This record gives sequence, C-alpha cells and structure tokens, in this order.
Amino acid sequence: MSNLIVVLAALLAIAWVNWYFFIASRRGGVSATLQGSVQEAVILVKGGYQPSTVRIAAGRPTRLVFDRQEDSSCTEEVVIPGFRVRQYLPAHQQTVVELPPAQPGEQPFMCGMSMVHGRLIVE
Ligand SMILES: [Cu+2]
Repeated sequence: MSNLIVVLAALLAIAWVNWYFFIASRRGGVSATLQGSVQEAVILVKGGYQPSTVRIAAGRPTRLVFDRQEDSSCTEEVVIPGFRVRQYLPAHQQTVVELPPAQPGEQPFMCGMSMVHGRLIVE
C-alpha cells in the first residue's frame, strides 16, 4: 500500500515538474511597459539577454532598449530576423531599437553569431 502511495507521489511530482516548465516557459518573460503609444522594454546584455523573453502587445510599436554592460565581442550585434533588424550595440551604452507594430507570434532575437538567444512574444 505504501509503495502505491510512493509511486503516486512520484507521478504527481513528475507531472507537476512537466506542467511547471511547460507552462512557465509559455507564460514566462517580462512584459513591455506602455510609454504613451509605444511599449518599451529594457534588455540587459551581459553574457546573455535579461530578460530573454519579452512579451509585447500586437499592433503597437515597440521600443527595445538594449543596455549592453560588457565588451565581449559576442554580443556586439543584435539580430531580430523577423523585423530585419541587425543593430550594432556599443559597449557600456544603451541602444534603442524601434520595431513597427507586429502580428501575434514569436520573434527570436540573437547575437550576430547566433550564440546567445532571446525571444519576443507578440500577443
Ligand atoms: Cu555571439
């Protein structure tokens, strides 16, 4: 009987972990904040993108502020293929990337060598 309980508890734990990572990865990220008619998000660039998932509203222009706090050459360029953006990010500076209103969907972004990744979730 106690074996059954252990098995059930283990199954529950596995289900919970799967649910947590599945849902969390879908629902995670940081939402852009509205500044007038433009939504804005600041993304720290330091060994990666923080946050790496940014949620933006569809149909509204977006301003991404890349705050690059490193000088490793890896992240000196950011590429957002879905918006045809390839932008140089000077070290230790904030660089603004303006995006036009977008349709719902997911838009990845990455460094110029595609080593570090982030994504925009347009919803
Ligand atoms: Cu890189």
